[in-house]
Amino acid sequence: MNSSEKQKRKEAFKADYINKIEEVSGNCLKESSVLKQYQALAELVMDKVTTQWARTNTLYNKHQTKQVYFFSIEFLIGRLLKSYINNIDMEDVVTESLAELGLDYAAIQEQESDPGLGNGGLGRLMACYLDSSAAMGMPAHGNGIRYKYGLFEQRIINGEQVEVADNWLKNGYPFEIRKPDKSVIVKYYGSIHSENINGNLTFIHEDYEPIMAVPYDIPIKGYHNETVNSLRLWSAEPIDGFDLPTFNQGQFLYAVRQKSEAEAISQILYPNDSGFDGKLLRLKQEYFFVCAGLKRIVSHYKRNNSNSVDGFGEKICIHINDTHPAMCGPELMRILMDEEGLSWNDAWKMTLSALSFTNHTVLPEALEKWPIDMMNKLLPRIYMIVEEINRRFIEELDACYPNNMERNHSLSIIKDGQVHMASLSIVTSHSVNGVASLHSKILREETFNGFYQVFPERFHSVTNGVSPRRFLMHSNPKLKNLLNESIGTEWEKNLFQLKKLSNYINDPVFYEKFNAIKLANKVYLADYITKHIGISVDPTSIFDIQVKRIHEYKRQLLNALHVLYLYNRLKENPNLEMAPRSFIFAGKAAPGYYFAKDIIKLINAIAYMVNNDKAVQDKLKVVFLANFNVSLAEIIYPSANVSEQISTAGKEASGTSNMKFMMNGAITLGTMDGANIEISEAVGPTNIVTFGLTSDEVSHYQKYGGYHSVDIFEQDPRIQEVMHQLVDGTLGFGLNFQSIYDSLLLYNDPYFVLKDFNAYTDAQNRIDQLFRNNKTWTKMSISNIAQSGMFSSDRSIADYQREIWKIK
Ligand code: TH1
Repeated sequence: MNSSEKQKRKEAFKADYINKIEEVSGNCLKESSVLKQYQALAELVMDKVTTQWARTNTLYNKHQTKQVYFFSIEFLIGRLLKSYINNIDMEDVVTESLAELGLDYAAIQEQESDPGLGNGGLGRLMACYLDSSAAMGMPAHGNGIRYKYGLFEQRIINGEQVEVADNWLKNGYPFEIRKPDKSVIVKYYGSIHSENINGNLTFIHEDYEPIMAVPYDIPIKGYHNETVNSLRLWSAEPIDGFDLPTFNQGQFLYAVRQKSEAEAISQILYPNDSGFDGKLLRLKQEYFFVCAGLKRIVSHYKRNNSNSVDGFGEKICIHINDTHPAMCGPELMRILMDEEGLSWNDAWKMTLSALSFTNHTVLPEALEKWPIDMMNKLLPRIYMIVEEINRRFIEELDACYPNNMERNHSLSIIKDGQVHMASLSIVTSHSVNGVASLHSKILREETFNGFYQVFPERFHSVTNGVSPRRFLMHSNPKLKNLLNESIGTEWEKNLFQLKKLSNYINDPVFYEKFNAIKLANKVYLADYITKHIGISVDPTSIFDIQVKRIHEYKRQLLNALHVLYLYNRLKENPNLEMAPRSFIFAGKAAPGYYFAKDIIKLINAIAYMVNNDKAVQDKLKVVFLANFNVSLAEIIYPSANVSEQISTAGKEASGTSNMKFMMNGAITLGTMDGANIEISEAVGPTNIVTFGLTSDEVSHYQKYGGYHSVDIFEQDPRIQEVMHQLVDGTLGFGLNFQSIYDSLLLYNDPYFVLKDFNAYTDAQNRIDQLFRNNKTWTKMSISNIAQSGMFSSDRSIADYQREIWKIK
């Protein structure tokens, strides 16, 4: 765009914007509130996006392109305004026009609520995959739940987590379109009876409780292209006819109860990350978006295909994101048989060909198992079909492997009074994949080994990726500009092009520019920290950051114990030679996960002690930032020097913050776990610091024993010292972390924190030494960015497209 063209576009934008403000606020620009300025901008942007949306849909229908649908119980999309503006290539026009109008673009963006419709990596991955699909012009859409309340807002009060409801819809949401004409009825409870109609056995669902599923669509705009895909989120409502005021007294109360029971289904996101708690309402949620989504997909397909489901399995991919949507298998069977009149065999072929499944965790506590009674009562027809799927599966197994009764039983979808959702997902899908190469290997060799022996051809691996638009280009614009002026703009469309940075790997001029940007980003975060928690951190100190959900296996505890140890060393020797360090933490704990909440409390207690000790304040700061979410993440990654990825090996399926940090030039300090292994392979051993047990060692100890945390405790005075400090009042009057102490000693340290402590302190020492050589560190940092191409979600989507969905 040349400058006169840009000038024209700016003038046009300003005129439209001023009109829009008047329209939405009834005020002129000068008198308008920032909220109205935001709403007007959002509407203006939405107008542009929706025009292209309609065109994309027309094209898809016309060409009958193969469509992918991600079924996921979480979509953690983050704020959208800036992302739309950048993707429609209006970044400069909007930024400059708003400045010329005397408006504060940053403040306007702050008005947007951050939809917290996910807990962490799982939901954010879906958002990155939608972003990448659209960027690549690939027809892929999301299907999920429009929770009225997203993940709780976290506040830290007196050093502890306090949860506040997340009313993200309170000012309305400008990027969704409600489509009541596309509503669907979802049926719960009741009974099934069969009838012989014209010689066909037909199943009829009676006395069910109907719930209305109403879709809200959010456009997913591709980067600098014409594609606009859809994220469809379903909201639960009482069915039409429950018109409250028309009921008389008795019916009124009944109707009110009906209404709130219906609405309960999409009221709130379960705040457990990687955990299963078996609540009936969760099972209702799972069926809710599966049933509504599939019904719409089938009817849309028929509309484009002369009212027939022929070819459905070849033209439609239903991708099951972990086991929460596992009922896609039986529900699609139900629709194809009971509603479309297909035979079992035809419906089965279609279902298997349409479905694919990604597993995201091997933690046993996350594997979903629903009690038979619960499923049978709530979803009688679905349960019938699950039984029949299982009966046929076991029959086939017995035929193929007749002398293997025990193994065949272990693969049963239904056993010990429960329905095993992972088994159901594997049996009903043509593809099963893990999310990093180690994780996929564990699935094949351990978790799903029995299934791997029966269906080896179904198993795949696709390493996760993250959106370089959101986590580099939008969140680190200074780095983006430096990259553009150094290696050109091709990397924006193909992240592998970042390899060209190797030309600058020894260039002192580039180093200087690069370091200036890192410093500016650190100053920005430092200001945020001062503003929000009143602590000043030195922007030249090492920003050593661990941000993710709080979970024992992620081992924030290991990090915290090391901070305490380092503090002890500094107290002993105030002249200890070390680069000043700022340890920064953020992350939410599930409200019912008391141990995780104790870890938050511990970090805050250590922070309070350290930050108030004048003797160490030039060298050490500890910060816990409240309410980690996508928006805060976007400020944090660009400022990091060290990326803490220290999970117990074998437990973190992939991790994705490791990739976001890497793209912004942070050095990974990590265990050989999840995608850390692939990061290590990509950058080579000199550009990463790894430590600790391997996953084989961990699994050996878990299987055969041989680890006694007490032995480590007795041999290591540094550990004795920090352990005593947990319980002796050092961390504050009346503060006692007995639960943590007991887990580490009495319960034999199930996540190998003490076992890895020594290796971790050594690794931390290495970080210190490397950082103190600025040239070495800068080189490492640039090498990490240069090798981050394979961690773009564009690469992941290309892998899925080629290996799993088979789209040309
Ligand atoms: C996470 C995994 O823990 C993480 O390693 C991975 O990078 C991410 O998924 C994306 O693949 C998971 N989150 C959840 C959340 C729930 C249940 C299971 C998992 S696994 C609710």
